[in-house]
Amino acid sequence: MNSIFYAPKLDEKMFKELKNLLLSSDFGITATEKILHIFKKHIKRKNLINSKQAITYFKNLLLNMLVVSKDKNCSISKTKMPFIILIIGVNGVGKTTVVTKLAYYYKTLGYSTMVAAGDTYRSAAIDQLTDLGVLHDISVFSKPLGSDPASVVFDAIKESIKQKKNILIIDTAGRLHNKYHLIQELQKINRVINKCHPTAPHEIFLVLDAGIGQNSIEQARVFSSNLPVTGSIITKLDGTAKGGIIFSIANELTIPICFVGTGDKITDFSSFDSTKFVDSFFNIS
Ligand SMILES: Nc1nc2c(ncn2[C@@H]2O[C@H](COP(=O)(O)OP(=O)(O)O)[C@@H](O)[C@H]2O)c(=O)[nH]1
Ligand SMILES: [Mg+2]
Repeated sequence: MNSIFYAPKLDEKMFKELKNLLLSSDFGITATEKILHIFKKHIKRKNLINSKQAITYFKNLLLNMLVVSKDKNCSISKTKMPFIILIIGVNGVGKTTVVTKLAYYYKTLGYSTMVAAGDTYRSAAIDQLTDLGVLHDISVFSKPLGSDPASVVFDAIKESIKQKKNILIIDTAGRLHNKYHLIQELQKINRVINKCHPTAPHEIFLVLDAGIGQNSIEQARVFSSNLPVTGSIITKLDGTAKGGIIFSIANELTIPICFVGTGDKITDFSSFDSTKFVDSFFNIS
């Protein structure tokens, strides 16, 4: 993106290039037009003629779009243990992978962690978590394939309390007969958690796949209008040089971005840092 700002003039040609770049980077039409509108207004007001003068403003404009994520505290509250995190999202976005990565992430921070295999529809999801437990010494709570997910969650909470775990991370299924059933089941799980522990779930993280671009926005709308989603985790950012979806999500929804997944390895995961993200965006684009 830097190269655009090397253009000698802030003229229509430069704006057109910028617009194309934002659109091809998955910012989506709404966020792109909003950004260009604010940017042009600023240039006019300040009478800027040199594009280099505008780059700092442009960076801040992008950063301001991520202010909800910047302000969100994604850390664990020590007064709310076991700190219960519910992971939701559609099939294939990377939920089970996120559960393993989050558990490992918190373990390296010194927390005792348990994960619950709430996706009882797919044996692969249960196996994936069981392998994690063996490899990284993390407790995994599971019941046989086909068990009622709400009962898995109920028993997992009891067990995490009994074992005095700091954190319980709950995996869920993403594919049911239809969206209505999926949402209903997640709402039931949410109620069960809340009955067991009045302040929980302490986080409901919605997992979104960066690779599917604007479809993520629609998914986020459906989930967040039916469940009290507290944050999002954007996966597969390694598979796309397009990170603009992050701005699109930030522009359309008030869900903070808490973590990002950047690959298949358990360590390909980090908390979301909006300043670093905007900087990297300027370096790669
Ligand atoms: N490249 C890449 N692949 C990922 C990432 N997160 C998950 N995956 C892959 O996406 C696929 C689906 O992941 P899974 O966790 O099973 O999704 P779920 O159906 O939502 O539980 C698997 O092949 C994962 O290895 C990521 O950050 N980067
Ligand atoms: Mg899964």
